[in-house]
Amino acid sequence: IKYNLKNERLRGQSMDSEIVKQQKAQVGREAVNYIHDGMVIGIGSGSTMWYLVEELGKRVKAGLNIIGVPTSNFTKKHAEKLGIPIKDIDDVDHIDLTIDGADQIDANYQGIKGGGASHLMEKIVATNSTKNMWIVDETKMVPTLNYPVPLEVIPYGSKQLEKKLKKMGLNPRLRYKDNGEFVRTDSNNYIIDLYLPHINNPTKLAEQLDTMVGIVEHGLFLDIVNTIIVQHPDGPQIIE
Ligand code: ABF
Repeated sequence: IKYNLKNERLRGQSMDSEIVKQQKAQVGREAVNYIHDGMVIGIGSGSTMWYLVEELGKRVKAGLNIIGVPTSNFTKKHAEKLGIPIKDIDDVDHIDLTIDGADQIDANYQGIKGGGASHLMEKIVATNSTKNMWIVDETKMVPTLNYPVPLEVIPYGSKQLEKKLKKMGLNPRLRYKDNGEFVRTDSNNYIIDLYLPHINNPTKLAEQLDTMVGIVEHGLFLDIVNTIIVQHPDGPQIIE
């Protein structure tokens, strides 16, 4: 049966996780074809990117000559384990292309990232890249953003910050691990997520957040991406 995911999602039914997993694997493997000899590649984080790194490891073993700049400790370890040459962002001249996942992308190709608590390093790598590409399963494409917006915040004063955000009506919540401890990012900071029903003006929200003391970086990725590959059942859709 040709699984018509679009209608499925429009009817608000949840996507079959097996199908989403297949789409992540397909788009992850497909995106490796954009990586050519001699490139410096920003390597994103998350479950879709996991498939890309696995495939990239095979290509490097087969002789592909690239340098990877990681967006998280996890990605760094995964890439090094597979023999992908890794350099710190400050040890390369520039980054030609960064490929990364995303949590949600709206009709204006504005994105939310950081569901995996790595958006600070992802945004540092992305904003130092000549080109940015996001690779997603089709559940990520929405008309209006409504995914919880991650904020990387300094632990000192984070409860006061949470109270301020609450007063602004931004419905904040400090992110905890299952064992009740606060989630710590690779930079050892906390995450606060903003639960908003819909974000019609992400630019305005970003401007509000950019001025707040204690917020290191938010997960709104605005006017950053150049190419998006969306995996559908009948193949990848390339949005340039
Ligand atoms: C990463 O991709 C994170 O910013 C984000 O949490 C994650 C989501 O994508 P996936 O569904 O592939 O894990 O870049």
